[in-house]
Amino acid sequence: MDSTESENFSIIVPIFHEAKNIPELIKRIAQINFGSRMFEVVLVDDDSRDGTEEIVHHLQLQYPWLRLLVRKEKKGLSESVLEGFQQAKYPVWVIMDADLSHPPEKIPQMLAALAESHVDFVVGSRYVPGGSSDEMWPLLRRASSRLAAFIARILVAVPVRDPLSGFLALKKEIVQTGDPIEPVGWKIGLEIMVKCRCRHIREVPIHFTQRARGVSKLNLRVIFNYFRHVGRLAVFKLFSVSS
Ligand SMILES: Nc1nc2c(ncn2[C@@H]2O[C@H](COP(=O)(O)OP(=O)(O)O)[C@@H](O)[C@H]2O)c(=O)[nH]1
Ligand SMILES: [Mg+2]
Repeated sequence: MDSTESENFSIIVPIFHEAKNIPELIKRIAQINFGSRMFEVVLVDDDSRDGTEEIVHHLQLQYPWLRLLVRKEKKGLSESVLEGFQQAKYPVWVIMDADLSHPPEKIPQMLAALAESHVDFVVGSRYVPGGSSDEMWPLLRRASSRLAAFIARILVAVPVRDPLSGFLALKKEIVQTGDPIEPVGWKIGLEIMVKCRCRHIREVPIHFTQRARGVSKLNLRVIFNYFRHVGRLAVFKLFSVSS
């Protein structure tokens, strides 16, 4: 692989009932200048049946780099990202949500950070200087997000301010050389940082926008699984310190 091929990237977007957000997301991505890098967008849908397929087929006439994977048996957000990993055709992966909470215009900066020597993982971060969240985000959600991030930093000891971000950039090789990825919840980024023993993690400030259309799929089960996940990762870390 030559140096330009190694910079090509796949943007993996897990989606569930996001038909209303997809056109704007894709149009915003299409307007970004990625230089000579080739890219694709891989939408991984858990069979939403909300018109997503028709909308994507229409957009594909204009954007040949847009792909849609529809999984007939819904298995969840992280599993959809793992499916995206399997199907991605480029060696650099960006993961982001579809609801426009994550600004795609930050992708070039995230890729530039990932290209710096030694950097093995990049997080689009709300909690570093320059980062922010919409004021509209309900206070309770903001406070619980901060608390969940704090718990992860203490228990799992990942050296990042926003360990729960779902806006990520990484190289395929880091996943291939790490321990198996087996997230029990939504936090695939946390799982990768721990299991792949990422040491040089960079955070790029982002403004996190409250979703304008559709509804969040966060529920009590997701929160419960989050605590199970953090517990498992804390145990993994404990036993892998000496390895
Ligand atoms: N494929 C798939 N995507 C999901 C699932 N649950 C959530 N998503 C997507 O994951 C992203 C984050 O979910 P969201 O509901 O916005 O969660 P929040 O940002 O924590 O409120 C969005 O792009 C969702 O469409 C799921 O079960 N399967
Ligand atoms: Mg969201």
